[in-house]
Amino acid sequence: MTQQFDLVIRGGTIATAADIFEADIGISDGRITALAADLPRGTDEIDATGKLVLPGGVDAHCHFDQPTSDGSKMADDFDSGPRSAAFGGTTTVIPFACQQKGQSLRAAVDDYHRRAEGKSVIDYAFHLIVTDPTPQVLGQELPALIREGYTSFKIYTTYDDLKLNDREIIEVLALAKREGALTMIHAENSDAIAWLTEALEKAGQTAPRHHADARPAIAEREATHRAISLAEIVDVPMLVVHVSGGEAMEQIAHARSKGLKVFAETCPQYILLTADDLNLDGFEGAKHICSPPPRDSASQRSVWRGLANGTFQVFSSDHAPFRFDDPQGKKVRGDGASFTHVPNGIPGVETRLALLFSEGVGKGRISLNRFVALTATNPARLYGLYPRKGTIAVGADADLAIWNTTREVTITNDALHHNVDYTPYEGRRVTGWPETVLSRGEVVVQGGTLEAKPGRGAFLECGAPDTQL
Ligand code: DUC
Ligand code: ZN
Ligand code: ZN
Repeated sequence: MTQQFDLVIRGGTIATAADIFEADIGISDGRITALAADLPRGTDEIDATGKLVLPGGVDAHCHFDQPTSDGSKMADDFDSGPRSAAFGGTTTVIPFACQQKGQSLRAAVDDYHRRAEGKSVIDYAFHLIVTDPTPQVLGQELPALIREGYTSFKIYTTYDDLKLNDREIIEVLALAKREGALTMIHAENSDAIAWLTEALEKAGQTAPRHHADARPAIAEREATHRAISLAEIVDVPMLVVHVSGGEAMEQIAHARSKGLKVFAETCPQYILLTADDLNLDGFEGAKHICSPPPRDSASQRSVWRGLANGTFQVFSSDHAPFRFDDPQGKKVRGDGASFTHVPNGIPGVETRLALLFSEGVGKGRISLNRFVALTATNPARLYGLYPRKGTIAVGADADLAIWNTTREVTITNDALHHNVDYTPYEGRRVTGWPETVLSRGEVVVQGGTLEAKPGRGAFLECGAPDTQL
């Protein structure tokens, strides 16, 4: 009997984290059901001759509609954020349900579901952010949530309203070990940052560029070292998020060389921006205030080495969207406010893939297979979504991005689909763009047009993290 497909993607070159091969892709009921040459005609057909077909991206670190505590408001919600992601070739996003101190974690998750309900055009899962590890949270709420499919959570070593002390970090890591969850850690030394910040403020050095002085690489290195040590004591895997350069990377590489299951993520801002980007005229530098801050060109080179040699397993956007010229955005405390009052974060969910493809694969710094691993397969594995997401294989969801690898694009904010009023990458030229994007076999984006309805995206329960990378 001939198999009937809903859709056949014909004639493309397919790349996964392991292979590059030519095949047609047969899709039925939203899943890939065949990979072979010369498949019979499907009900629908897409001609991918001369194109590259990649797994849709998995952006495992982005922030949408996350409540803030300083009067600011994130510019992207579950409508605009995932839509922007889809236009950039990403088909799964994992933002954060953040517990406020004093709040039940369950209430934070319920609230985040309400925010997401009926809006996302692509599939999404949640990480948790644990800020208040009370006996109730550690004893009941978190174990129950992990079993329900929230198998990863972030903790902080900095920010007064988010940070945990070392004892709390140990307790949380021990719980992750007992329950089989993956802990993500934001590693910067809070007291060192507070002391440096106070000195800068006393000296009147409050312009955006001093954000980078207040959060030096040493503060990141120290907290990375400490976090790794605590994970080693507990004997549990851990992932260090948004690593900015060589100082922290050395700690991670050393741990990995000893066989510790320490994983690491980096982001576009650490290969493409430097602290000089915080030193623009007037308040413009505030556009690039994020934490950890971008460093220098030597750090960029280190990060590229880490992307190529496996120190990093994950490349995420850390899309944290605040409008620049907006009293709910970067100017929440006014134009020219001290860097201490500028919301931290930069946008990048739509540009993540094209930037790494162009600068990395296009310029020979990383292989195409590693690109797929960093941007789709590894995050899907680490966060328990593989093999449903993150690869092209029979049985996987047909989440695909069809790339025109020779198309030249000049990035401009006008052409992006987020709700932020700037991009840090304005005017940057890239070669290669994902032109057709499918989620579970449905065309979501084609030729610059949204073809699917917001709200079609499904919430994904995550399985056990796969830490055998
Ligand atoms: N940490 C993040 O993960 N995102 C934005 C800012 C921050 O400090
Ligand atoms: Zn962080
Ligand atoms: Zn973040």
